[in-house]
Amino acid sequence: MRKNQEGETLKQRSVKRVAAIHDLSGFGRSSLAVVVPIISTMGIQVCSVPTAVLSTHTGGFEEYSFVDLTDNMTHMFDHWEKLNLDFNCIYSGFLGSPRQVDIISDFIDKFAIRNGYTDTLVVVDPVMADEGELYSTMDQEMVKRMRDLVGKADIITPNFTEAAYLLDKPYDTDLDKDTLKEWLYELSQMGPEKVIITSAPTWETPEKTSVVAYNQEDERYWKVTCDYIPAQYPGTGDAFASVIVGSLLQGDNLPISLDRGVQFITAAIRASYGETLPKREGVLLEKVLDNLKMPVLVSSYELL
Ligand code: PXL
Repeated sequence: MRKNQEGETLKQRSVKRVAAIHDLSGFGRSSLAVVVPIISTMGIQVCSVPTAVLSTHTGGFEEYSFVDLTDNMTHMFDHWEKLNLDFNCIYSGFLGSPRQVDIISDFIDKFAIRNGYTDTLVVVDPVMADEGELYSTMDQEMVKRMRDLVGKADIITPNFTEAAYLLDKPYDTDLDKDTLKEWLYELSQMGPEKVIITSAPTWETPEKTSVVAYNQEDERYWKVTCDYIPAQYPGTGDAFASVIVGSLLQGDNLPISLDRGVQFITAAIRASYGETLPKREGVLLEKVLDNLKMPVLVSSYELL
């Protein structure tokens, strides 16, 4: 087993370590502004790799500033390689340019330790779109390249729109349960062992939304129903995926981690909905972060 400079292995490390590759948006509670507090609160070290720096996220703000950090990412990874760092998890989200896919793929090839027992978990959240539309900085080239990155992941967490883009299928919220299961399966055939789709339509209760998942390992499909539509609050996808990362690294299984993610987002939306804040500011994360210290008390996952 490869040992790092401190002589520890991934398994022995008392505080696990995640390389978090996302943008830093100054205002609006998305990306690193939610990834860092959530994963840290769950007792895991976050090592940030900013893909871009923006004044705000792009959901509901105009004339935002945007600095692409593609070249800086290479410098950061080169330095980390010299330091012989290793990570329990590599977790990517919003990218600043399609070329970042090559840089991250290379980083995964060099840094993801694969020895069958304490593997580095590679999580790709293919942040590109929501509610049927690409975000303003995204284009078809990014969609194409994101398919390549998904192929390197153990777990992916697209929302329903991103799943449609990855599969090149029309965005149709009227689809039935069997078609949704086919989508999950087809995404897993692109490489990842576990596929989680958020903001998925629910056929029995159209006013609700759901998180659905497939695990290639045991060939089981899962579903957790949500009361609120998270897409209206930017950054909830980043928050959800971050809870999944923290939960899996803490040793939870897939359906329990789905429960924890949904329960956290539901609490965050409830904390925000009770006030009259603009939705573009995101959910009041600060009020509910401590919920992450608790295990799941009432579980609601079901087989799909
Ligand atoms: O929450 C996803 C996200 C991440 N980063 C930036 C965004 C968005 C969604 O709008 O604009 C910059």
